[in-house]
Formats: sequence, structure tokens, C-alpha cells
Amino acid sequence: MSETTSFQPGPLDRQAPFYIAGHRGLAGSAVWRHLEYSGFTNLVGRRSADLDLRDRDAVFQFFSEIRPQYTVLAAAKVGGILANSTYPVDFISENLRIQTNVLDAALATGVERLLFLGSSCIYPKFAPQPITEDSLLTGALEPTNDAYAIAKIAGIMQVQAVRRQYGLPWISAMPTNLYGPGDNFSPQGSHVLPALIRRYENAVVTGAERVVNWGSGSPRREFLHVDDMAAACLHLLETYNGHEQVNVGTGTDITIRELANVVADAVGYQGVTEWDTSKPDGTPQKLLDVSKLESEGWKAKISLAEGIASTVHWYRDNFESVRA
Ligand code: GFB
Repeated sequence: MSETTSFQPGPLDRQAPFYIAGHRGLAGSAVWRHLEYSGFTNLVGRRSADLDLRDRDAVFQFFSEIRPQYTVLAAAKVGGILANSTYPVDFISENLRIQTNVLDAALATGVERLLFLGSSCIYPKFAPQPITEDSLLTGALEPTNDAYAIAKIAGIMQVQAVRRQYGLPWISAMPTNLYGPGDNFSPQGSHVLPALIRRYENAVVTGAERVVNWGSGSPRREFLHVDDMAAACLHLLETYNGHEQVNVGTGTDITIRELANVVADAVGYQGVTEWDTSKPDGTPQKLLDVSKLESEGWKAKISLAEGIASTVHWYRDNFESVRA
């Protein structure tokens, strides 16, 4: 029996050095907050200006200095549908370099528990819905984000390879579309939810009577608040030791048109909404089957309405400094 199969997960040591790669991003900053809240006292993060994760030597140097016992790999080049389809080279190349460097350095220094964060876009474009973990590699990917998806699939494979070859109990989690405080609100580069918050809020502030969103509004997406995602990550690190990636979502989805109405209501916009069908729709539906995660004893807590309201609040409070 290899070490991975005999390893029994349990509570992590709150004093052990714990590195969060990407701790300034949407996902990583939520992981940091949740670990802090959960009593971890030795969290380590580096801004990209201080440690460029694409620089292999620097990453190895960092791991040998810090010797983290645990790592969450939340660092990635991410973006919405337009950014992904316009800059596929950046999305595949940067993500492969970042994750290979971090995973190799973590292996070289013997990181005990590691969680690799991926994305629900790793699954085939027409995967049966809701998408189960075993749909991975059963069909062609959605072309608007295939470069990013291939990088993330490579990350899952590397984690599985480390389990097989070296017996370390590392795991992967695949969150659905995330949102929340600290998101990127760039009009061209962001994901749909921050884009809608910014656009509708701006329309209210400027008194605009017309808002134009992308695509047809008919695609369905599932949205998970990052604080829920962060709680799921710690839960999995303390309970799960499986070869297969675990889906992290809410198990419910909504059309983009419905989402736009929720955001418009949340900010108090009463004008007209139009749809620019020259922009891509992307995959028609992306709803995760979360029964594996639920069987591990975890369920999302933050409703979409509640999560959007608090994110709008955060956006207003941080308007001057949001990433855009
Ligand atoms: O959030 P989004 O870019 O992500 O787009 P994906 C979701 C849907 O919202 C698409 C529509 O059908 C868009 O056409 N949409 C409407 C908008 N208005 C807007 C807008 O102003 N901005 C944006 N961005 N979308 C990404 C992948 O795909 O999801 C990534 O490209 C990653 O690789 C991420 O997996 C989670 O769900 O289509």
C-alpha cells in the first residue's frame, strides 16, 4: 500500500508554516482570511513583485527558506471569457510555469499537504450536467478557455503523479465560477459578476438609461462566494485524501440574464438592459455535481443574493482601490 492510501487526514497543525501561493488574488486572499480565522498562526504569502512564481530558481529558493508544511496553490493568471479567448498564450504559458515551479519546489522540499486549485472549465464543453468529476477528459473543451483549461488539467495530473510516484497525500479542488471581495473589476478582463456589478453601479451613478451586457444572456453558470470556497479548501485538506479532484460549488445555476437582473436590483438600476451578441457566450452550461464534496461533509452556506449584496457593498467601499 502506498503512503497516499494509508494516510489519514485530520486537523492541520495551526502553528506549522502554511504557504498560500496567490494570497493577494480573489481565491488566495479568501483562503488566507479563512485560515487566519481558523487559528493558523504561521501563514506565509509573497506578492508577485517580491516573488515571481514564473521564476523557477526564485521559487525553489523561497521553498527551501520557508519549508512550508502545507501549501494551497491559488496563484494563477485568470480572467473572464474575453481575456481567455484573446490571450491564450499567456493563459497556458504563465499558468504552466507557475504551477510547475510551485509543485516541483513543494515536492523537492517535501510539503506534507498541498491543495491545487483548478477551475470548472477543465470539463468538456458538452459534459452531461451536473458535471461529475469523472467527466474529466471525456470530450472536447470549450474553445474560449481551452488554453487555461489544459494548464489546469496538467496541474491535476501533476498532483496525481506526485501521489503515485512519491506517495504524498496531495489533492486538487475544482471550484465553479467564483466571486466576492478582492475580485478584478476590469471591464474587459474580468469575469461576468464583477463586470455586471461595475456596469450597473456605474449606470446608477451616471444616470445612464441603457446597459449593454455580453452575449445572449442565455448561458447558465454556477456562482460560489470565495469565502465558501476557502472554507471548502480547509475542509478538504482536513478530511480528504483521494486521487480524484473534488468539485466545489453550490449545485445550482442561473442564466446570465437572471444574474443581470439580480445585480441590477441589488444596485437599484431601473433602466434598460441590452445584449451584444457579437461577444462570445462560451459554454452553454457549467453546473458542477457537488455530491462528492457533500459526502465529505461540506456544503456551501452563502446564498447568491446575500453574496451579491455583500460584494456590491464591498465594491462601493473599495471603489477607489479595486483591481481594474
Ligand atoms: O464570467 P465569464 O467571463 O466566464 O462569462 P466563463 C460568463 C458568461 O457571462 C458568458 C457573459 O456567457 C459571457 O458572455 N457575460 C455577459 C459577460 N456580460 C459579461 C461581461 O461584461 N463580462 C464577462 N466576462 N462576461 C471563464 C473562463 O468562462 O470562467 C475561465 O474563460 C474560467 O477560464 C472562468 O474558467 C471561471 O464561465 O464563460
